[in-house]
Amino acid sequence: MHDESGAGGGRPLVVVANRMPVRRAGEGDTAHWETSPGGLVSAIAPVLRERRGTWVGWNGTASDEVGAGDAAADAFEHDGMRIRPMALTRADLDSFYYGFSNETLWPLYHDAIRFPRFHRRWWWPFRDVNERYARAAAEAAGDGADVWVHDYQLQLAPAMIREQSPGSRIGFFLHIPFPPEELFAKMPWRRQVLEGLLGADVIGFHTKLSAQNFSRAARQFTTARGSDSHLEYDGRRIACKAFPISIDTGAIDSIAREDETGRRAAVLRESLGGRRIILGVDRMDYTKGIDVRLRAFEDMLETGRASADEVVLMQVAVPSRESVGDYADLRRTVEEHVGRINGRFASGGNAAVYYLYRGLDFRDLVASYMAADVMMVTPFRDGMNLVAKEFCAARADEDGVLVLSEFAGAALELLQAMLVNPYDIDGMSAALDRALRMSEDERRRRMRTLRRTVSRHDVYRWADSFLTELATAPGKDSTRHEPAARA
Ligand code: GDG
Repeated sequence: MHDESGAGGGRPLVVVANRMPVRRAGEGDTAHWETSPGGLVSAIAPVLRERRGTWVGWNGTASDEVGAGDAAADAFEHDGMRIRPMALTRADLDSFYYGFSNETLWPLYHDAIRFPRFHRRWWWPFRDVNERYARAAAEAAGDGADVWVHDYQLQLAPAMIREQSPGSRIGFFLHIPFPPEELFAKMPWRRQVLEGLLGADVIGFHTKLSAQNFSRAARQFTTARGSDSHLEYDGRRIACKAFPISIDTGAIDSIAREDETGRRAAVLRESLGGRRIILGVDRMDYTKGIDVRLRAFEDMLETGRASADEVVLMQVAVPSRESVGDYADLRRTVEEHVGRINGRFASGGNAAVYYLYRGLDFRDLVASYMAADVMMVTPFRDGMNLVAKEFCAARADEDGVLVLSEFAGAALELLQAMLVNPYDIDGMSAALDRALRMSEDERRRRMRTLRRTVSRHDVYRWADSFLTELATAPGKDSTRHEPAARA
């Protein structure tokens, strides 16, 4: 578990992320804050408590007041954490969040599988909102703190925080891939984004490839010099490194071992007619490859290698960014496809695809991981993909086959999964076929190793290694005492 002694040496910690780690629950008199679920919050919350830290993040509701962003609500304490809410107006959200973050950066950073839109009218509000987060972070940092900024929405914040709080050490972690230089180069504001990130002392990515992509773009478009893992910029030495994120493996393993979860898994299997279950769980996002997964399954049905009497594909699609056109289009395409498959292949009251367009409660999610024979995780591009890791953590029975896209960051660690190329439908349906036929012996052998991997590298270890790196970052003037670029 987390060792708080090494990372930070007692300096305050400030975490800056798009959202705060709590959400509103209940109504009227019973309204209250509750800690948001998820591994990231579970891993960071204990460190924040220990280090008198503050978490700066959006409060989750669109405020209609123009300019409300700065008159942010007061900071408050929740569950031992200090929270500094950021208020964003509807206009801020439309341009900063839906626009620049999710219609420019998200597609560009995911192989441009949808056309990234470059609009000046989104860029300026993006800058402005980053500036407001940075101001709030600098205030929270006081004379100097370790400040940890998260994700693509806040890439300009590190340099802005450095300017306002020069005594702070600044870390940045990108949760999505950093694209190759030839894609990144298309962005009109490429230099500004790189200079924003270069405000950090430690820049973390899921993979070495992303770190290398970033470092090369920085050397190409800014005055930074150095190697794939270290840069010199503005008299500072900056580390660019892979810190592959993980999950709260122990917590998921415990939930999986509880009777209630086992009972729900049995009920699910029963309600799907005792058929073999292929499972997909994703945000409804065009990067996740839900459409190609349906095609691979359809191919198996068409060629008679599977029948709806014996196999069902259960697809959980969690609603996401519904106001963005590409997401609404994807939902329509997926739902039409599910309809076509069920129209053609349903048999004796059994639908071939059991489709849910909603999130499940976490215990039900773990129960569905446990009920599945095969888990299909087939993104075209994914920073890491936690679903693949959670599936392994939930399989205390050491059974179940993971079919995993080679383009998910997780594929670099989950080597005993069946790796597939999501652009190759034949290859995917062949892998699915093989997964359904795999012997119990082979399934167990693979799953045991997968489980070892996710229990050794959990999210606590991830947070600890990032914060330890940040705590030992050389910072300002470090390049004067070092030989120039080290390869
Ligand atoms: C981004 C990057 C990177 C899913 N369905 C339900 C549910 N979930 C939870 C899972 C998991 C999380 O959502 C999804 O995480 P992923 O990693 O799979 O994907 P993104 O949302 O795209 O995350 C990704 C990640 O950041 C972390 O750095 O791995 O590459 O794109 O934790 O449990 N939770 C509940 N019900 C559901 O139906 N309760």
